Amino acid sequence: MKALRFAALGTGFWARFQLSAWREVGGAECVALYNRTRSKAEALGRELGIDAVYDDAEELLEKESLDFVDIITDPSTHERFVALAAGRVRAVICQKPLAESLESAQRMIQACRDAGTPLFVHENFRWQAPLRALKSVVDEGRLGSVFRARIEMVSGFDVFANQPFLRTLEQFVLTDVGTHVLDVTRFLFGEAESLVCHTQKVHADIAGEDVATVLLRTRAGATVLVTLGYAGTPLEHERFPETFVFVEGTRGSAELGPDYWLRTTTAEGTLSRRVPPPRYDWADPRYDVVHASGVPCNANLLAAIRGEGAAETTAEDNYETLRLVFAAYESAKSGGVVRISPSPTP
Ligand code: 89V
Repeated sequence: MKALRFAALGTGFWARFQLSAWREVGGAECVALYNRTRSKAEALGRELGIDAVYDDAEELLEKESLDFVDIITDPSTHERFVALAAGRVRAVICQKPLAESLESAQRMIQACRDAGTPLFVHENFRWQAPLRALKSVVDEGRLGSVFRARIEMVSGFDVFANQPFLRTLEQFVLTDVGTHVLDVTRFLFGEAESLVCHTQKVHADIAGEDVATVLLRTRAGATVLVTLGYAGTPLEHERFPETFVFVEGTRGSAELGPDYWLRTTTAEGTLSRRVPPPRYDWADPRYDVVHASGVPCNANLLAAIRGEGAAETTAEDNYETLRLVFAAYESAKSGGVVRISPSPTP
């Protein structure tokens, strides 16, 4: 089958891994790169053997014949690039977080809908091998009905070293890793009906919050506690960027713990197995589980673009995750519980 042609907009830290993940999937070829700093696009182009590089995204879209674009720039530019690409390609993929506000996300969704261009979000955390395995345990019903869970993504790892712009975000941990983890919450336990959130800033030299604690009630009646932290605090068991989950059901419990150990406990006893992510030689070992999850994420989006399957992370679906992120900020500000009404899909 002929490979689809795409361009990557943005050649920063994540682009190299995302493009390597595309190569791993096959069936899609990156034929052009854009970056506002041309030399950065040229450097990645040399490394990956991509000759067509641009510092003007409009020019790229005019000159190149593309099936889709993959937007891997920082969130403040997403709306502009989505609007630019809508109607000019068969599909648009945008990095998470899709937008800096719900209104901006709505405009992006509407622009793509008006243009007849599907908009997908590159939301990869839910594609992590250990989280998929945990999802199977929850869905198989061995735990009975889930009444409580906690999900933890707390690390002292210096995320600012590779992504310095994170220091400047007025809304940091909830929009960055919080988007991922709240998406995982929906993926595992369904939609929320209310939440309450506390945020804190521990680093003195960053703009936004680096600690957030979100307590959700799902529509199915479960209580889910989400703890997020990039405070830089040294931890005995530092496992960046692993997500830990503990689930309690009426017939059993499950725990996804350090080093990808998944333990399922029922009346029969505890079954322990390790579900490590695949190791790719192009992945940065410090980010293994995250980088590896880009492969099934891209494969799922590619199948949707080809009309061979449904994408999990459409923009409409991801809008529900963004509603949780912004409801969490609203709660942190007001100190109150925020109700999440059933989806008023934009
Ligand atoms: O995937 C991400 O959102 C990254 C990190 C894992 C460091 O939070 O920014």
